[in-house]
Amino acid sequence: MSSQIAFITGATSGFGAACARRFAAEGWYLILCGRRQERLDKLRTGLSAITRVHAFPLDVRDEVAVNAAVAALPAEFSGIDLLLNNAGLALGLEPAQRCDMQDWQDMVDTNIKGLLFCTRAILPGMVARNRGHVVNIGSVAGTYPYPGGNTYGATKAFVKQFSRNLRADLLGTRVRVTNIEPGMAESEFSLVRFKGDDSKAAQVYQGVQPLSPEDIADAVYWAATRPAHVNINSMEIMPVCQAFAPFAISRDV
Ligand code: NDP
Ligand code: 8X3
Repeated sequence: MSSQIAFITGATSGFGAACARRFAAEGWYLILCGRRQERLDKLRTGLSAITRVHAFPLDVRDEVAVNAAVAALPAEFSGIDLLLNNAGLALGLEPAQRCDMQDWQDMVDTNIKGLLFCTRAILPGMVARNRGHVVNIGSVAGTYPYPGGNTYGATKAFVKQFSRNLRADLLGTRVRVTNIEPGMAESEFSLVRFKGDDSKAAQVYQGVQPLSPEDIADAVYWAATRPAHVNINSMEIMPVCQAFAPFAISRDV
């Protein structure tokens, strides 16, 4: 059987890079993108020793560029089996009334619109081949609200419902859809959220054992390798050190 092909967005760091390494180790061909060229070059160099890799810089917010990149895929990479919509970010943790509007727009443009552009560009091919799998990276933040989660959590709630609605549209095809919903995981996520403030980012993971990008790659790979008649709709994953809190109450004193 020929190798399967995974298209991974946001492969330059964290979950995306870990998934690239995991799928490469299992013999999948890889299409990798992200905005940082030097990271892509490094990944390509490392992984080309074990599998076929097509890597190119792409900003998923740019619909024209997404469509052009998919249209220009070399023939050996064109029959995509798995789209991993992973590229995404949280910006800021301020209460809504103090948030930077540009941060909100960047999260909507990346986490929602970028995911839509990639999905819309790749899904018709999957439906035509009657095979494929769209794996979206949602978040526990798409289900459980928390202070400062405002727009980030709302973008992940979009991802959750869009994933379910895709399943409804794809009924009758053999194309699968999964929403992976991680909790706290250590990657560059907090560094990006706190705009390069290392010490603030490090505090998030202080004294705890968060999920690792490899834990998420394990979940994505597992979902992707179930028998063809099985669809994992969603997977919610937290580190043992994370759980739920009671409702917050503001009392008149
Ligand atoms: P990282 O910051 O380590 O990785 C994010 C990746 O997304 C990078 O490769 C980055 O690449 C890419 N990216 C960001 N914006 C764009 C863009 N406009 N176009 C293309 N690529 C982009 O974080 P994680 O690995 O943790 O995050 C991956 C996903 O997991 C995100 O969707 C995040 O919301 C989600 N998530 C993270 C959790 C966590 O606790 N870490 C928990 C739950 C969900 P580049 O900068 O090179 O473009
Ligand atoms: C990332 C997890 O809890 O920081 O989606 O929102 S959290």
